[in-house]
Amino acid sequence: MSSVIEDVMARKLFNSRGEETIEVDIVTTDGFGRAGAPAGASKGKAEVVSYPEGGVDAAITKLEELIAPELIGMDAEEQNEIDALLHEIDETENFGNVGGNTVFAISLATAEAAATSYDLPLFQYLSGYLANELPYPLGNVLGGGKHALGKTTDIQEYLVIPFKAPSFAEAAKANIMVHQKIGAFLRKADKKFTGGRGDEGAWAPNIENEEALKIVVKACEEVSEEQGIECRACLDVAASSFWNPKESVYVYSMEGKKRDSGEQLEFMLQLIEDYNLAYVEDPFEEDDYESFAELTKKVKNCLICGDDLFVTNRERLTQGIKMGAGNSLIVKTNQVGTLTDAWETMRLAKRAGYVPVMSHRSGETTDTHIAHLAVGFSCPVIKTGVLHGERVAKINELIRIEENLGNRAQMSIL
Ligand code: 2PG
Ligand code: MG
Repeated sequence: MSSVIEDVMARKLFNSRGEETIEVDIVTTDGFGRAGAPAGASKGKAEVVSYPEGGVDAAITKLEELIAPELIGMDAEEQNEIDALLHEIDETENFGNVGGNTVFAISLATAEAAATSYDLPLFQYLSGYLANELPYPLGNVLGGGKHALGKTTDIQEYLVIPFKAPSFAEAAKANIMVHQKIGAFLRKADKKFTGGRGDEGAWAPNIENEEALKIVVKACEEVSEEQGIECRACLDVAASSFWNPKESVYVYSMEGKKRDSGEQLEFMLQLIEDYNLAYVEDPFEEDDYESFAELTKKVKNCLICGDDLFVTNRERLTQGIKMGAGNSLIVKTNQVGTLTDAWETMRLAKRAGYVPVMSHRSGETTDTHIAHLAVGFSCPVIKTGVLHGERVAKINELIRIEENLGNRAQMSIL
């Protein structure tokens, strides 16, 4: 069996929002890997650049002219060397030359090509035979912000996590039940509700922020009761997207209210306590490490997660660890470019006791790699939406992985 790279190809496709994206194929002597890149709408400032000037077409030309000739003849197993070479060819700090999504697709397709060269599923290639833990699915059930059109919640995502679910399949089912109940509650609460949904399949109602949370919590309680598990509500505030830096306030347009940093801290604490939240992502704007640290100190039994804050970046996470900002981080490989970069950030997070959450993006393809990365890298949580084909693709792949593991499969410990 040989994992020597014989061919590298790229094409332009579309993501779930209809935006152009890049997909890469890597052919080895005995294997094949394919990966398409996702895209963010509420991106962090410190993320790598997605595409060079000229977009996906320019990225494909760069791949064909600069990258493919160097990769052909290398061994796909040499993930470190290949990812280091991508940095070398690009020559910038933020992949501004060849594009972060270009290197993302190459890096993931390389890992998959190496795995299939040895007839292994990707998660097993990454982790060896001992990996057996399934992540809890953190599912987006209601929201707005930059993921929906028109007047909807300022808070980007209201999510559910089904603790104590006996299996991944049961956990996925519980999240779907919560989503369905919320739909029914919304129809009752607003006769004009059209059933509109945002980019990730979450309901996008015209409703105030705390009102929405009450509905989500009610649905969680009912499903917990019916299923004998513990569904808890969670938030991705994505606070940078409604932070006004000139006035130094968070602008809650649904309530016509502004909150300064101190008031935002109080508001977050109140929501966590009143609604027993299990997880809050990006409660403050992306450079406010101090408020993250304050909130983390004050809460018990709640994950405070950095997404735009850390952007899967080692230096930003190091700063956060020093200050005690957060106790969890979102892992989105295309925020940082290569698989090796994402892996190193995750390793640093784990050493510092931060919980890594493997995550999709709001613009997705039907790729299932993040399902494998979550199991292969032992992430206790995966954030990947509840409905819509491109979200369910990841959920279904985890159900297959659970089946593949047989009696060895168990839910992660969190
Ligand atoms: C987020 C993500 C995914 P985006 O903010 O966590 O839900 O959104 O991909 O738009 O950055
Ligand atoms: Mg986020």
